[in-house]
Amino acid sequence: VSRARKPLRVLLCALSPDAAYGGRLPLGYLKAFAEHSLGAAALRVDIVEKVLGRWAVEDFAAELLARRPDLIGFSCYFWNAGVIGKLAAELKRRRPRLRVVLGGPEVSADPKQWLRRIPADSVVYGEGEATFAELLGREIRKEPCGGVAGLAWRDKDNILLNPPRPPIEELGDIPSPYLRDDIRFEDTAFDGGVIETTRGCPFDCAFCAWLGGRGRVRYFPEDRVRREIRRLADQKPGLKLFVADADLFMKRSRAKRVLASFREEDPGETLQYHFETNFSFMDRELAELSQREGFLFRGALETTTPAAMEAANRRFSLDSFKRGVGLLKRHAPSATVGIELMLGMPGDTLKGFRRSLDWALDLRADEFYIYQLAILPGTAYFRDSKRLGLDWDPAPPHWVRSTKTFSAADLLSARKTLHRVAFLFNIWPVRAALESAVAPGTGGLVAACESLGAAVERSAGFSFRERFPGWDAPRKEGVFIPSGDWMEDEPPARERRRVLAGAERWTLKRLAGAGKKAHAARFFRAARERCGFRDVLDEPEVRAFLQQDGGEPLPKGGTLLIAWAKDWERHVALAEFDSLIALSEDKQDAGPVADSAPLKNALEVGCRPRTRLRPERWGKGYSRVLLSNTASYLPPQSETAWLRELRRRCPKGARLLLLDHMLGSFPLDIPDRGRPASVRTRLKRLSAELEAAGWKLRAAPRVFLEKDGARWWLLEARAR
Ligand code: B12
Ligand SMILES: C[S@@+](CC[C@H](N)C(=O)[O-])C[C@H]1O[C@@H](n2cnc3c(N)ncnc32)[C@H](O)[C@@H]1O
Ligand code: SF4
Repeated sequence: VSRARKPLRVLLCALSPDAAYGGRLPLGYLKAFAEHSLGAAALRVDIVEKVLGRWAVEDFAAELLARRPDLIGFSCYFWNAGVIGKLAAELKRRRPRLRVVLGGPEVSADPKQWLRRIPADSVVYGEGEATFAELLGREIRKEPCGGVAGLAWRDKDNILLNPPRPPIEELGDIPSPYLRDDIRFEDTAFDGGVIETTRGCPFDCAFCAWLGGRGRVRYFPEDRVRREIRRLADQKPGLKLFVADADLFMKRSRAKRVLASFREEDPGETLQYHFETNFSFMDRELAELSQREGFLFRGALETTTPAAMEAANRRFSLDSFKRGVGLLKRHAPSATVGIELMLGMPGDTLKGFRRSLDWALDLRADEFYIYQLAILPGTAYFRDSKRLGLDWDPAPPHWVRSTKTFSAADLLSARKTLHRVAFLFNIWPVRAALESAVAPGTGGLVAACESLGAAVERSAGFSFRERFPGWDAPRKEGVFIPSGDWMEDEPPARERRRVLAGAERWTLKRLAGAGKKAHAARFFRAARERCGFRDVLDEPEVRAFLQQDGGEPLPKGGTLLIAWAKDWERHVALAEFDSLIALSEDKQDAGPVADSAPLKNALEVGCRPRTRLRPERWGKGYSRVLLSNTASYLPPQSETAWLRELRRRCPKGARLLLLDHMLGSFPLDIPDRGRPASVRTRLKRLSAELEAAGWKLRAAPRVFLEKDGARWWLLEARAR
C-alpha cells in the first residue's frame, strides 16, 4: 500500500462540563460531513469524549497520542478552552508534527488571538462542517490552507485569517451523525447529548453567543429530526436530550409540530427533553402539548430590572412570562419548569438582583438556575465592555468581576444570599416550609431564606461559612436550585437534623392555626427521622431478609427495592438487588437514578406532586421485595393499586418486607390538613390494604427498632 493511500487519522475530542449532556454532536457532524464529501476511505475519524475533572493533562495527552492520530480537533467552549490550551501545548511538545485544529464558539470570535495564545495549527471559526472538510482535503493532498474560507491558520511564523464562510443554506445537507450511527449512546457514560432542530436566533441578546448568526434561523428538516429521535429512543432509556433550538415557542405552529413529533417518535416516553425558552410566548394550547413527563422547560428570565433588560437588548413583558409559567404549571403538571437568572448584568444592582430572585422564586417553579454572567467573546457585552464599565476575567470562563452598578462587594453579597437560598431550597422539607410560610405573590422568599438561615445559624450551631468555604471565591459558576447537593454531598445526619430542627422552630413561629402547626411539626419530625434511616438499614433483620429466608423456602425470582430516589444508593451498598423503583419527592431526583443505578431495571416514579405507576415497566418475577420507608408516603389514591400491581408481579410465596416510620404523608408539602390519623390507625389501614391486594401478613406490625425517639415499624407478608 502506498503512503498516499493511507487514510488520514483524525481524532476529534469533546470535553464536557459534566456527564449530563455529552458534547459529541458537533464532532459527529464534522465526521459525517467530511466523510460524505471526501469519501470515507480517505479518512479515519474517531471521536473521544471526556468530562472535565481533576485528571492530569499529561496523562490525557498520552492517551490521545496512543491512538496515533495525524490530526486532533478540539471543540472549544468557555468551560474547556483553558484546559485545551494546555493540552495543545503538551501534544505539540511531545509530537511537533501532529496537527492541532480548534473550533467552537469560544475560539470563533477572535481566532487569530487563539493562535497567538495556543500552539495549534489552525482555528475553524463559525460553522465548522464545510470548512473542516475542506481543511482535511488540503491535509490529505498536503496543500497549504490559503483560501479555505472560515479558517485562521499558521503559515510558518505568520498567522493568517481567511475570509468568513457563508452558512450552509440547507441544514439537511449535513448528514446526520445519529442516523449514520456515528454517535450512539449505549456505550457512553454520559446521561445524554444534544439534538439540534435549528441554527441561528432572530434576537440579539447582548450576553449570548448562540451558534448560527443573528436575525436568521435555519431549520433542520422536521422529518429528519423525527427519525433521529426514533433512533435515539431505542438506544438508552432515560436518555436526556438538550434541544438546541434558540426558542421553540417563538413560532407556535412549528412548536406544535415539534412537540408532537417528540411525543410520537418516543411513544414509550423514555427520552427526556431539555428546552431553553422564553415563557412569554406560551399559550394554553402549547402548554397542553407540553404535558409530558420528561419535558424540562427552562425559561430565560435573566433579570427583572428594566435597565438591565434594556442593556441586554431583551424586550418582553414580565406579566406574559409569569402567565406562561402559570399556564405550564396548570396544563403541563408533569413537565418540569425551571427559571434562569443571571448575576452581574450591566444595568443591574444588588437590590435589582434580589428583587429579580424574589420575583422568580415567587413563581414557585420547580427549579431555578442562577449563573454568574460570563462576558463571552463575540457578544455585544464583550465588544462594549469599556463603555459598560465591565471588569471581567479575560481568561475563560470570563466571569464578570464588577460593573458600573454592581460592585465586587455587591456581587459577593449577592452570592452569599444565593448560597443561603440554594442551600435551604435544596433541602426539600425546608423548601416546603418556606413556601408555606410565605404567601405567594408577596415576594418575601429571599428575606425569608435569610431569616431562616440566620435562625438556623443561631439556634442550630450551623455555619454557612464553614459549609461553603468557597462561596466568596471570585470565580464560581452557576448556583442551582435545587441542585440535588443535599444528598450528594452527604452532610452528616447530625447536621441535617440540626438544620431541620432550626427550620421547624422558624416555621412553627410563622404558621397560624393549630392544625397547620401540628401538621408542620409532624412533617418535620418525619423529615428528621429519615436522616436516621441509614442505621435502620444496618439492622440484622434487614440483612437477614436480603441474604436468606429464615429457613423457609422461597420461589425463584429476583429482588426488588422500592425506595426514595435519594436513598437508593444506601440500599444497593447494603446488598444486591436486581431491580429498583425509585420514588422522587423532587423532580430533580428523577434524572440520575434510572441511568446510574447498577440494576437491570431501574424505574423512576414521581411522587410529588403526582404519581405515575407505569407498571408495564416494573419487571416481574420477584421473590423478595423491600418497601423501604416509602409505604407511608404512597398517595392514598394509588396505594391499593400499587400493592396489587406489586402482587401481580411476584410469584406465590414471594416475601414482602415493609420498613417504615409511619410518619410520612401525602402530599408531602405542609398544607393545613387537620389532625392526622394516629400511627395505629395508619398501620391498620395499611395492613388491610395489603390483605386486599393479595398479600398475607405473617404477623401483626411490630416495632423492630427504636432510635432517638423514632419508632421503626416492620410489616412482613407473603404473596398468597
Ligand atoms: C448543549 C449546550 C450546553 C450543554 C453542554 C453540552 C456539551 N457537553 O457540549 C450544557 C447544558 C451542559 C450547557 C451548559 C452551559 N452553556 Co451551553 N450550550 C449548549 C448549546 C445550546 C448547544 C451546543 C451544541 O451542541 N450546538 C450544536 C453544535 C453543532 O454547534 P457548535 O457547538 O457551535 O459547533 C459548531 C461550530 O462551533 C464548530 N465546532 C465546534 N467544535 C468544533 C471542533 C472542531 C475541531 C472544529 C473544526 C469545529 C468545531 O463546528 C460545529 C458545527 O458547525 C449552545 C448554543 C448553540 N446553539 O450552539 C450553548 C452554548 C455552547 N452554551 C453556552 C453557555 C453560556 C452555557 C451556560 C453558562 C449556560 C446555559 N444555560 O447554557 C452553561 C455553562 C456550563 C458550565 N458548567 O460551564 C454558550 C457558550 C459560549 C462559549 N463561548 O463557550 C453557548 C454558545 C450559548 C450561549 N448562550 O451563548 N450548554
Ligand atoms: C442561551 S440562553 C437561551 C434562552 C432562550 N433562547 C431565551 O432567550 O429565552 C440560555 C441561558 O444560558 C445562560 N447564559 C447565556 N449566556 C450567558 C452568559 N454570557 N453568562 C452566563 N450565563 C449565560 C442564561 O442563564 C440563559 O438563560
Ligand atoms: S438568549 Fe436566547 S433569544 Fe437571546 S440571542 Fe441568545 S438564543 Fe437568542
